[in-house]
Amino acid sequence: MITVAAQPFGFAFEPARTALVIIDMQRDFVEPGGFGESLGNDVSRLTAIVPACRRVLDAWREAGGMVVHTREAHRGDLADCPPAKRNRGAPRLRIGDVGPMGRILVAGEPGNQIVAELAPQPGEWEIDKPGKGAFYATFLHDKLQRAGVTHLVFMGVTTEVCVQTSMREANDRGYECLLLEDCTESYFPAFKTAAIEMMRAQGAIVGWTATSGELLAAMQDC
Ligand code: C5J
Repeated sequence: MITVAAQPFGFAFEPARTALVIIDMQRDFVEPGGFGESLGNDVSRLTAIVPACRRVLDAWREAGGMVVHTREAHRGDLADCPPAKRNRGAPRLRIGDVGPMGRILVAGEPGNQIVAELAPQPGEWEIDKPGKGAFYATFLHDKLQRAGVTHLVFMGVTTEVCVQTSMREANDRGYECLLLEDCTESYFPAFKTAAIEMMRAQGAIVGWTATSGELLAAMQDC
């Protein structure tokens, strides 16, 4: 058992029953020259977390832990993209349109790939999810149940959208969840702060938070 000095109190997990879940670290959201930047977002905020995510991923792999990568991705025919999602707001580019790195949020396109530093390795799970949450319209819950997973450690982007939604979905399904504060980011700093505070409020109502350093220290000590 490993116990992390987390907030609001220690997060204890059994490594064999815990998966590292990396949410949507895809080029279009994270890299300069992608879809996120074309919408006027400062993607350097997101790019900056890649080294910390890599340190955790390396340590997790070294320890033989289970790794899950998600991508926000739709089918080429957009049959899994409800009009409400595609038409919301007035973006210059919509899901399925051709953006700077291929079709926006379409599986297989260059911008839909995980950034090279965090690229999935053989044996790691890759989940294409049509929603914000990693459990909506995917087999993730079934796969985790079959693998006996009870605890999840989250990293990825964006904190208040796909990370928070996935963590809330996981919490409702009975998983104990830890979010790594310096391994998640938002285009909007205030949203990141608020999301972290609301998740760990009221005695970890959605889950725990800790820094990557706190997780890595706990893993070294065990
Ligand atoms: C994610 C989004 N991954 N913000 N998507 O957070 O639309």
